[in-house]
Amino acid sequence: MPQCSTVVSVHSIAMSYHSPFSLTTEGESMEKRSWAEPYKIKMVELIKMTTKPERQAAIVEAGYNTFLLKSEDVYIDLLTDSGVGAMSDRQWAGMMMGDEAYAGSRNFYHLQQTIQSYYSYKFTVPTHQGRGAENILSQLLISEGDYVPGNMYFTTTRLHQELAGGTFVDVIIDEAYDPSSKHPFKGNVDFDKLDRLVDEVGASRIPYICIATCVNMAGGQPISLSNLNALRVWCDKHDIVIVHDMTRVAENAYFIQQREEGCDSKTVRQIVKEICELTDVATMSSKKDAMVNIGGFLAMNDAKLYERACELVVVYEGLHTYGGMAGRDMEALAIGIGESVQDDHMQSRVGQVEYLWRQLDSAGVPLVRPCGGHAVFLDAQAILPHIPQEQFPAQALAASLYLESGIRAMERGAVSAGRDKSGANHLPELELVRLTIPRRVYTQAHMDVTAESVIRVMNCADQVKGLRFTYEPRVLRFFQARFEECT
Ligand code: PM9
Repeated sequence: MPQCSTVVSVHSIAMSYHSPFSLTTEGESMEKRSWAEPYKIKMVELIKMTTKPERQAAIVEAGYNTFLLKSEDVYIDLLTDSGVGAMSDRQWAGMMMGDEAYAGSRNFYHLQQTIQSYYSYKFTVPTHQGRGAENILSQLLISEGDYVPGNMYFTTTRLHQELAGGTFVDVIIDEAYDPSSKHPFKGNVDFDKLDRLVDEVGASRIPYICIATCVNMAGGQPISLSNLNALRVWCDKHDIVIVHDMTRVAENAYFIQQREEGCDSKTVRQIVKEICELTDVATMSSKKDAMVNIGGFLAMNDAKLYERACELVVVYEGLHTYGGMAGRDMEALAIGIGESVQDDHMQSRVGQVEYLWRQLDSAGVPLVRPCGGHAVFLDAQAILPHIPQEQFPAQALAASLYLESGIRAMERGAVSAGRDKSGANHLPELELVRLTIPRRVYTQAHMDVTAESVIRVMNCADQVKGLRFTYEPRVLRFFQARFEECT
């Protein structure tokens, strides 16, 4: 029987907002959900449940890789929060206002002015998505032999740095590698690691440091404002640029509001701007925070860098006033940016993730803690201790969850980490499965079903088998790799 998922068109409900609970790092204060989503549903998309034999056939055909499943074979899709959010009625109305002129679209100027106003960056170069911005930036700033520190790697970001001749160096605090650590800001930078890097290679070999807000691979964990302020001072001292991967900046700002001393009276919008003002350049995948199906941008304050970015964007994306985007998509993005920094939106967004996290935590499922902003991360190594990391426990767990329930999740462990320059497998300390929550799409009932399904899989974890490659792509292998079960 078909079931409904809320791929919603929303009316924002105007209300004076007072948070009914305070989100702690463990969420203990949220005894029940005493809040409701700040929108109502105007349109739905039907989804269907499959049988277990159908799912068995589908996952084998997909080579045990959830990226290779057909979407119509998926019941609840928690693969990613990228490009899968529900746009509002205002965003859809904006789509009708697309100015599809080749050059100088009015939607570009609206977008640029919105980015200046909400994020503070003076110049905007639209790109088709985040990696388009990473490509241009890496080519502009990195030379062969450079080192690029960052608060944990991200797959596409690191690849572009390496393709440009750089070497990524992880400078995140050690707590980020410990799923059980309750540190409220696991995205923070460790200054001892940065100092050591400067001692070893010299500041002149470090063109920039790349700082992600709400660090994806660490479990959606935020960086604090005080850490970022200290980083600004450190970078000024060494004359090093700060590049901000601002893909999930609003979620990070919400955590700062909830967790950082002295920040509870600031709005998410104010904190977002404060974060951006501490940085020099930004790459953005707008498909996350800003709730559009496609789009991204590179933004900066330096007029010279902007000029050079404009020269490159025409090679890889399109003219500098549309990059890789249609006019209508730039309009929906400009509107989405405004919606993404509303306090009531962020409380409902992170509150839904936390609702799922709490259900799993109280059932004893090993999770990354504290709860992250965009997803709940299962500790696959702890759930499947009988599978060595070389047999990809997180990949196997994601495949089993699909088989059991039709729920699609994403591996974030050794498969995603890929190989180093010598060809050896990276074996990351975090071997995780990500249950990623799309924005404004699913209901509380979908979260309940998800929790029940994960608990069922955990209860028969000893039956899950490890996997080995039958096909391994050379780069970003997690997208298209194929596997079979180890016997
Ligand atoms: N993130 C995600 O599902 C989509 C592709 S990778 C599986 O988490 C950060 C922090 C991201 C990100 C994409 C990109 C690239 C850059 N930085 O996918 O190219 O989370 O728009 O952005 C994905 P694009």
